[in-house]
Amino acid sequence: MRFNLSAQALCGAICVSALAVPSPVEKRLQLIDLKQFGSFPTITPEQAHAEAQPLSIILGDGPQYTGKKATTSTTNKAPATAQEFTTEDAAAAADGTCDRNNPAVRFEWRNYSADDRKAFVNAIKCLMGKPSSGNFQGAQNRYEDIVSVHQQLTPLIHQRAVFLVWHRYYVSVFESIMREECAFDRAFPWWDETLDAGKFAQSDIFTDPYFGPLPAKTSDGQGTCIQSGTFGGTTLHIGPGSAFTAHCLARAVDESLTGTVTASFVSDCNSRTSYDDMRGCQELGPHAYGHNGVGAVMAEVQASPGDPIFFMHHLFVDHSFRIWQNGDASRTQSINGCADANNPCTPITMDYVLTSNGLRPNTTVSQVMDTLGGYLCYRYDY
Ligand SMILES: [Cu+2]
Repeated sequence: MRFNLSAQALCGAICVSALAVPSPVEKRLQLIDLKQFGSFPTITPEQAHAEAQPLSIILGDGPQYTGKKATTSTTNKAPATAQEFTTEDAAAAADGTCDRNNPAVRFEWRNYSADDRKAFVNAIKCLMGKPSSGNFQGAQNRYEDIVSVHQQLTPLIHQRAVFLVWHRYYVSVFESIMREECAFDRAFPWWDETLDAGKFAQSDIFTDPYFGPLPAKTSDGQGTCIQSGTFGGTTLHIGPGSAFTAHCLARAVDESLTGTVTASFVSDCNSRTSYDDMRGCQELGPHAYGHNGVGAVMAEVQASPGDPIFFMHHLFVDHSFRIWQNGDASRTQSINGCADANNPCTPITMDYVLTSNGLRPNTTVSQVMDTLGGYLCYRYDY
């Protein structure tokens, strides 16, 4: 809200409320055309549900799926509260070992205290206030270094086998940077989107003290710049797409899309016994609908991490992945699918290298397949 200082002085207290009403020009500036953001490709929940017609056929590749529905279970009992965990727990994997009986725990937003929530968003805000390393094109602050890596790697990390493992690694890189550069020392949260399906905007995750509001897509198809809350007034410099164009942090919720992010959609995808079938279903299913449902910056594949809710969303996606892995011990020990887009493609292996373009050291698929393997050391509270 800008207004002429001398006019304000002349006007005095009587005029303050009139001046606080945004002018039509300011109102227009708060909206942003959604066309520039595009959207993530999707499959329908019905396609995911059609086990008789496996996803590999829908997508036109891979062997026919004939497996039976896998059971899902969590292997660990959740502790009562986040407060039982200390910095040491959170950093349990720092030395490359993991006490499987005492890993860090990621707490669902509802089980995560108000104090931890504030500390979490403030640590993200802290990254936005730190200078860029200068190693990433277009990045204007440390947070945007992280966004840039996703933008640059987009063709290599989506719609192929590495999607889930690379994004697991990426979230861990984000966590590591928050801890080391902004002194974040709490347990990590995750967001069970299935509990908010169809009503994302009503979740208190989207309120001023946390990630800020989630305005609806306007009737003429525009997004709204976020003006209030922790990230109000944020200008992004990475994206849209492969561009580097200053634009606002905008959202444009479509609850008909968030309404598909249900527990049954997730479990239909997790019923696939083949990793890559499950991966494709999750990627084009609940993952894509969460992105498109929040809309605007989040709906744009390359630079979607510009909206910090990206990380809560990918913590949800990683949770679904871990739940699938809990269905069979072999699922932390092997991977299948394509490592590239060649035809025929190169099969991915456990030695496939994961990179964050120097944000943190490279690692391999085998290091991140097990969240309790030592390179990583965490589980989810349920
Ligand atoms: Cu991504």
